[in-house]
Amino acid sequence: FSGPVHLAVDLGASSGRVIAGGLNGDRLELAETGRFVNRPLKVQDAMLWNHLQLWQDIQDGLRDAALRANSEWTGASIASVGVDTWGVSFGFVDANDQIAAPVWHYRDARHRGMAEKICEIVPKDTIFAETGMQFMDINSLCQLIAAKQNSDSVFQTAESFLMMGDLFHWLLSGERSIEASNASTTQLLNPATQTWSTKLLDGFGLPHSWFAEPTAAGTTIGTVQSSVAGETGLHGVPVILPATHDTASAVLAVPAENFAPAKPDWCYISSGTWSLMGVEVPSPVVTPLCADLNFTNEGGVQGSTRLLQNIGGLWIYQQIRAALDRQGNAPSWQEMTEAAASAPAFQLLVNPDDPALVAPDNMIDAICGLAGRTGQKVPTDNGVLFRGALEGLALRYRMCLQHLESLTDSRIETIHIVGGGSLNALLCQMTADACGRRVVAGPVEATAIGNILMQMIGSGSLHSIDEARQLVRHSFPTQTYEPQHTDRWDEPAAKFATSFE
Ligand code: LFR
Repeated sequence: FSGPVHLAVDLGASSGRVIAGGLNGDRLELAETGRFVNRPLKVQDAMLWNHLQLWQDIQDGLRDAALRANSEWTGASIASVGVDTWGVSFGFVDANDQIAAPVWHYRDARHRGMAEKICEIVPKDTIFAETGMQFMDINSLCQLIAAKQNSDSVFQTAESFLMMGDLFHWLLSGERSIEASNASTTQLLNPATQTWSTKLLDGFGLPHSWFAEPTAAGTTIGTVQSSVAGETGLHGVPVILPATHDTASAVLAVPAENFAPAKPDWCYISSGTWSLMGVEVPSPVVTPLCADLNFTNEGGVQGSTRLLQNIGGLWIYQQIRAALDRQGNAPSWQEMTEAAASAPAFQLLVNPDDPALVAPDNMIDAICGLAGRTGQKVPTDNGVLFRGALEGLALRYRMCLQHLESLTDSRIETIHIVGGGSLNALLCQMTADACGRRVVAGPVEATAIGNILMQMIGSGSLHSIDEARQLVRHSFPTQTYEPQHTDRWDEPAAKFATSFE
């Protein structure tokens, strides 16, 4: 690099990374300066964030970046830092300016079933009208009510509610802020006004004082505080809020031509452990149809809305491999995809959102159980199993595409797949075929790129979302997949639709 370098801390489902990004000539380039495990901590029956370990690992990665800026990257200087991570997770800071531990992990079992239970406290229609959010057990609101019903001690000691990106920003800068994109995943924020719903805070008995007004991505909240600068070498470096919700950052890095069109002609799939499929629109779509289809209106960059749905993603594929690994028999990703490609089509229909697949002890047993329960032949061949998992995703995408088109009354021409799943050529081709639309795959590092782009916008080196996306198109290759034989997917799609009834 030469010139300003921005540091993105990206905490993902199984690993965290520190990634430096800056211009090399007229292209954006990335360099990883830290990679560490992000594994939930089991304490007795609770599944918790290991946030203190992560804080240590983040500082190590930042220190490495500062060292490289002083040695290897001649002419470069660290211009800013920002953190993103998944939605819904939060922590608290207490009146003594300390973390009110523990910090719960959203996959903890105590939130299960909460999406229904919260509607016994405040009616479902009111919650939806106030937030435009899909109902999921993992939403922060559900986690908060589980904590409240459990009389967690944080309810006595907490002073500020912070989403996890915000918590790390506070550790970095000493400033408490709540960035808007991740705040929108709490199910407590009004998407039209971008303010906390007082009706819901009152209805659920949550103290207003916990919730600071959300701050827009791109805002500089402070600089790295001196104790942290001493550890990392980041003296006086600004902390600039990226879109702290990883999906919001990933969507910013989609190489699309038009920002937040009212009639979207493109959609995205942010494809990793989850598949987040949706459109970027100028304003929230809080309609009865949206509630029926259980879509969500999350906050995007610069006032846009991410109208999307959570789909059970590559999680199933990853967990099939984990089950084989436990038998001492793990294939490589490439072997899995080759076996899937050569297996016969449509032998096994797997709905990736089947509740039995959310957190089974053994994913292969769970899928075999699902096959038996739905009157299908129980797979005996691994290739059939792998293929079924991928076809299930493609079929689910097809259904989601139709719903997105009806929600926005538009015709989507292009599906952008970003994130790790963009590297799975078989899944990309299946998606194009099942949906009957062109798929443009890449960039794979969308979340880190989006984080860096927002810091560049915040620091003034990029001036708009359009300019940022132009830089993405110019800097990172994409792969296009044209649809073929879409009619072959009609019958499985009809069968798949009945599995949702
Ligand atoms: C993806 C993601 C999704 C969110 C899920 C849980 O990493 O952030 O957008 O619904 O994780 O937070």
